[in-house]
Amino acid sequence: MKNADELRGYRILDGQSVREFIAAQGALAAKLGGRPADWNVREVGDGNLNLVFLIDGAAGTVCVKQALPYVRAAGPSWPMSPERAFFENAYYRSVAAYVGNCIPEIYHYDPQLYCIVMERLSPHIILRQGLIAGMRYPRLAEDLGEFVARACFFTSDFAQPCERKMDGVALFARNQALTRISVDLIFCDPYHSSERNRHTSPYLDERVAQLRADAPLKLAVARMGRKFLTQHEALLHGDLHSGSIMVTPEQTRVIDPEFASYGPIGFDLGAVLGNLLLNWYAQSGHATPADDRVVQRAWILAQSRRFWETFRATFLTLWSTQASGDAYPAAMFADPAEADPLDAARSAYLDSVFADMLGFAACKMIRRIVGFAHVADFDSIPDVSRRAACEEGALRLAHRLLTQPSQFRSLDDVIAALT
Ligand code: SR1
Ligand code: MG
Repeated sequence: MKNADELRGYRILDGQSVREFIAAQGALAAKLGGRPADWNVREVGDGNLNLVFLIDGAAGTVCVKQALPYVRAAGPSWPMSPERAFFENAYYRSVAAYVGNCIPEIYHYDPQLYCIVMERLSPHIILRQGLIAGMRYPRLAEDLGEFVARACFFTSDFAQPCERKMDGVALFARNQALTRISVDLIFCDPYHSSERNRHTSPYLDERVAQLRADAPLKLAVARMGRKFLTQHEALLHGDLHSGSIMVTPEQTRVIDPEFASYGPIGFDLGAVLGNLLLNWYAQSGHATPADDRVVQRAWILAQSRRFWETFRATFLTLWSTQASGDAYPAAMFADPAEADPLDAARSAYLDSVFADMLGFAACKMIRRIVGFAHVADFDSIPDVSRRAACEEGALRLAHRLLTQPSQFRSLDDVIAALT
């Protein structure tokens, strides 16, 4: 946590002070147009951590995101360094050159207020809300597969000289407050009785007790946790669930990279896949006589497959055309006779990333059902016993993915295991 000196100049913004802050930035005030007093300001943050203001002027609109010095969902009793805004801004800057318009445009970063002023995404909505409502997005899987492939490849040792990669690792290694959240909330708390946990009680009481006494499961989770801590393959978004993605039918935008750190590529992939699978399990809880959600469920599975296939194909293409880093250095493999063994090595590497993706997806599914932060996919199912049945199915799959990993070599294997 930052001490008082380091927080000098910081204050929590409100509707009036955010207006004054923007009014004092000439270029931003000009972007909004008109008189500051006439701007429409709304605080719309609904996440676990931050304030988010939307400000509309006569000529334009911006989004202002400020990190609070505590966890918003818990209040000041859970202090949290606002420095996360620095890492969010640093992530956007680090990947901007590689991911095109898959991220919002950043207009300004204020290091004292720990706030970012960025493009307001409109008419985009949060993907999770769209999926719950039964919406389909034709570009989603390919956009996300390409996004993860490009952001991870270009920040990895496949593309970067080791000095630059190490500079990146050193910079993001300071994002300790948020890494601590992931370490605790994903890989530890769900597996012992912590007062931060909750689950759909009493329906899942027995299941949760079993899970906390399941040594093979806990060892598998601990193995994934160690991988997360030690395998600094690429710069990760770090929290790429469906609440960190905004969509229209034509566009996909990734937001909220405040958990950014270097880690295993399968971690970001697993966040996307795990949250698609959670949504698949929640669909039956949202079914009505008029809409059984069968087509929606099939669509989600098709997206899961396409997401992985796009990631794999994009990553392999980048590796064979743009490998300028110190991992598998191009100079070592100039002989055309080595093309086949090199391809086989690339394929084996992607298989290991696939296995990581499934392991992390499973960890993320479990933590959203028995841990601190749950997902609206399940929470918005009003009938509690129905909600518990959906959650139970997701826990069963996650358990299998973690304890029987050798049974899952492809997305088809995963899909065949859905019950
Ligand atoms: C205390 S923050 C809880 C969760 O919200 C974020 O979206 C992350 O997933 C984090 O684990
Ligand atoms: Mg977030």
